[in-house]
Amino acid sequence: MERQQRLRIAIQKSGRLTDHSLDLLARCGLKYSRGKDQLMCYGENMPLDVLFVRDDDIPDLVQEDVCDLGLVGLNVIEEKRLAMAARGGQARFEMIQRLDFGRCRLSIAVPDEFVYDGLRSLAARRIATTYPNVLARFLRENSIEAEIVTLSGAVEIAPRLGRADLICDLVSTGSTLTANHLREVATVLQSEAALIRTPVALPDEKADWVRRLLLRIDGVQQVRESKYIMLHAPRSALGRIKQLLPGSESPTVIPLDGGGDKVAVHAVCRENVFWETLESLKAAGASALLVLPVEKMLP
Ligand code: PRT
Ligand code: ZN
Repeated sequence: MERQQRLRIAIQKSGRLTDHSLDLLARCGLKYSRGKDQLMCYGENMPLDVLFVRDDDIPDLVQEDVCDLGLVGLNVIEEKRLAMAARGGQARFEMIQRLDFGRCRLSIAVPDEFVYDGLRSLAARRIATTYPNVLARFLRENSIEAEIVTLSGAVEIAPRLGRADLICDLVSTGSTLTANHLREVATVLQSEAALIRTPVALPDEKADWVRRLLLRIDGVQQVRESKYIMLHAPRSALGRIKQLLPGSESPTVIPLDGGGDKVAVHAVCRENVFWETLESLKAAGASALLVLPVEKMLP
């Protein structure tokens, strides 16, 4: 099939999003072969090819219609969108689905000795960041006048080098901040990975694959947290047991062969099932408890 008929998705070549992105595509059923340092790999069982690039290039590849889809952090998407708007343009990509990985936040952090007394303490300070447009919007919305120092990396050492008074950078565990004697004082943006698409209308067959992919992604995200739970219980305990099953819709209740008053209860729980829940279920009269992972789900 020529390129026109095959979908092309851009993902990060090597970084924090790479493994999760490949895992998501594999769980959506994509089989592919990837050679070492290969820029592109071809789907063997779906008309979907994967292009490996730097994450910062993904929005452009999608808006230039080189790729139909892209998988990238909301932080990159927002920065790109605002940068285009600042130049009087408009981003030509659409965010179509948030994904459940790559979670982090863009935060303001100050040196340990900095006396922070709310956002007004940022006034007239120099703030180092690789996200000047997202930061500028935050400062504007909070009516703060400060100087933005745009860096391309190593933001966390800018205060020590005297290049800035404080920083605005991505944080996940916070250990990088601690190691650099910085503390987080305000969140500018909550981020996670997301799927973007070209605004260009796709031919029917491609559009159909995008729809199928979205449904599968939805299914993958739902099963990640879901568990299938099976247990035995006396009918009289059913009310209490249904209340205890975390995030489940109406469970299936099956009479047990020769079990008298006892029934088997099967339910899909859309949350993780913890030991505490099992213990409560047991205390409510349940026995023979079994919790299984869910492999696939299609609502
Ligand atoms: O080479 P390329 O340009 O593709 O990669 P990159 O270096 O720009 O990106 P990469 O791989 O570091 O991150 C890719 C995406 O992962 C980001 O755009 C975010 O959407 C997401 N993400 C999630 C993170 C983090 N968590 C994260 N913690 N990106 C970066 N960090 C960095 C942060 O900048 C800081 O240096 O990790 C450090 C802080 O981590 P903690 O755990 O110490 O708080
Ligand atoms: Zn990058």
